[in-house]
Amino acid sequence: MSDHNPEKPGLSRRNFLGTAAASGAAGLIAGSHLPATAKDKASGGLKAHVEPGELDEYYAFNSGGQSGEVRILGLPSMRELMRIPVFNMCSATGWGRTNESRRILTEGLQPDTLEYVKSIGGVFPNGDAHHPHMSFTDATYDGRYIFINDKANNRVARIRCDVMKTDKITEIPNASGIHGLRPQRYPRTGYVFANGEHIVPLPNDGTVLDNPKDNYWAVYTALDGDTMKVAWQVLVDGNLDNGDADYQGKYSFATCYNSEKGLNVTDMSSNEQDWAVVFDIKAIEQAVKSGDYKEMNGVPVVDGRHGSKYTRYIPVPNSPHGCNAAPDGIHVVFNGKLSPTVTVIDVRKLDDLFAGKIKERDVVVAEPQLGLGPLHTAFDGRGNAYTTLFIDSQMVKWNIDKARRAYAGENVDPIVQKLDVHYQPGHNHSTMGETKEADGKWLVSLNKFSKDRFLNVGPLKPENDQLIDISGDEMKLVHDGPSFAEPHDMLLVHRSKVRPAHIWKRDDPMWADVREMAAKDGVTLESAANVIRDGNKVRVYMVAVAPIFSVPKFDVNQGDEVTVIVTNMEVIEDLTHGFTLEGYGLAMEIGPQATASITFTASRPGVHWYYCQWFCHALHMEMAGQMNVLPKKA
Ligand code: K7E
Ligand code: CUA
Repeated sequence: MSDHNPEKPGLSRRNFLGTAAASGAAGLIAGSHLPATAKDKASGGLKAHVEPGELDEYYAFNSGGQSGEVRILGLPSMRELMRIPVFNMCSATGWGRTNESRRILTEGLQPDTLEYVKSIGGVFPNGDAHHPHMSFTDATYDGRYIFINDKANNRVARIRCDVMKTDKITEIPNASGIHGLRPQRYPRTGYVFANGEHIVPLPNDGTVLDNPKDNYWAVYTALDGDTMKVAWQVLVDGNLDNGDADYQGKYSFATCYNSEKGLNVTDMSSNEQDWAVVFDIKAIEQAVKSGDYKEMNGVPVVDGRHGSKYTRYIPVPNSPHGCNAAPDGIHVVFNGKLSPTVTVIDVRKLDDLFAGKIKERDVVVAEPQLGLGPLHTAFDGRGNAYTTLFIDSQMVKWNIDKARRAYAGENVDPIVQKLDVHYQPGHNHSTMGETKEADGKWLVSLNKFSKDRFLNVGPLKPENDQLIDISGDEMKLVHDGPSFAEPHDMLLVHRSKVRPAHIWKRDDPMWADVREMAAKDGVTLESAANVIRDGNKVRVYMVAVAPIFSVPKFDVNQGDEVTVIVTNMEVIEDLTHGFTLEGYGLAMEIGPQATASITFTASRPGVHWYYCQWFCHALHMEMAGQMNVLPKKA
């Protein structure tokens, strides 16, 4: 890949003219009369290196795939800044173990699922997070929330961007394998659209296990992003893979690769053509209002199968995957996967399609052949699209207008450039590229394989997220970024859109339950040093201020149910404390001005030290205390 090494022009210049003449002679060698800055601009040449102490221009929010979390990176440095536990359990922060996180992980579950998770420790320990997307206002990011799907356990989570913590998780009923996820762009989010990928019997209670064609269904979900409650669902033919929404707030889209309703790979990929479903949002809302639905598990389910007035099925070759609306507000791209093509529709034709004035394929305005395995497409806001080619291991840059003209019969080649990536890219994402403020500066190729690109770390290899400068006429590969399983997708948000808090606010709803409990116990969280006994329940309230816990020691009886509530009263940024209870498998993070709590049974007698596991002070090691568990009398 030396062709795309940003160092190479400089090196060859030196080889040619010697080091001394290098910078002054650059214009001569290129045969260019443009001033150096303009030339740099025309050929790309953004600076990817971020000096120590400098801040990145963009936040990147990466999905964590089967690790179940979300990661925050800085771009262009590609430095990992933080991890946000979502569907996973986290040793450092206690996510999945604290009372606050367990409330969030369970309160949105369906009753039968809640019953099930009780048998496996109270929460799902895993998730498969693919598609992080930020809430929109007026078709651009508004910095409120990030939403992400869990394909493994059919959930959608919401992350608060003020504190960068998950605050709501909703299990989607009547659906299996929540995969494609997109928030409504306009006028605001609004809805979060979520696709059920796998077809399942409806109802999926064991009563109809045979005949998938008649009994198995996929369901499309609109979640209310403000309440995180399901607003409505639509029953569709085939299945649902990826999705997107338009820029007008009228239509949303989903690709289907299993129009066959097959249950195995041969059957699922047998049709030459599958389709993309278009949903008429206003018509569906009207159907819900007027009662044209069936209620299933407490949710209105509208019938959107073939012949329905709420949907249209646009034939697309062959097992399409990604679904991407362009920042021009006009074009939506369905990526062919098994077909070397992408199918482009013009959303301005959809009113006529729904009115019956034109046919499904009449909304298709381009179908360029790009290469093998097109999976996802990103945009630069200058009329170009960038599609990942999984099988060819390439990024292809193509021009939407030229693709339209070629489709109309003109003899033009829409392909601008193909760039090798390493290797087998899935998603890609460009800076602000799914908003009306797409700025066409950076593109990241999220490659599924790294093979030989990094030091060998054994049979399990990292993925490779490659940074590409797209600011000029040519794509330039500038950085290889190894990543652990498995960022499917990332969001690239300009830093001006996100304004996280530096410390928590004391009235945060995260610990509202604890505040209520403390009030009943007559305890003030902010100055607490209390051990409250209530039958065999013990509540230990303490404050953490470096290097001291306000309760240095407490006694309980073996078998007591103990709740430890810690409030961090630091007012200084970055002064996080922790509470780790030795020998009990318990740890939690308490950020500055936060309260966190954890409940357990004191089943092991003896002295058990608790200590702060977040380095906070020169006497951090001494920030500790003892829980004495008095043994049961025989
Ligand atoms: Cu292509 Cu789940 Cu977005 Cu992965 S999906 S790549
Ligand atoms: Cu508090 Cu370390």
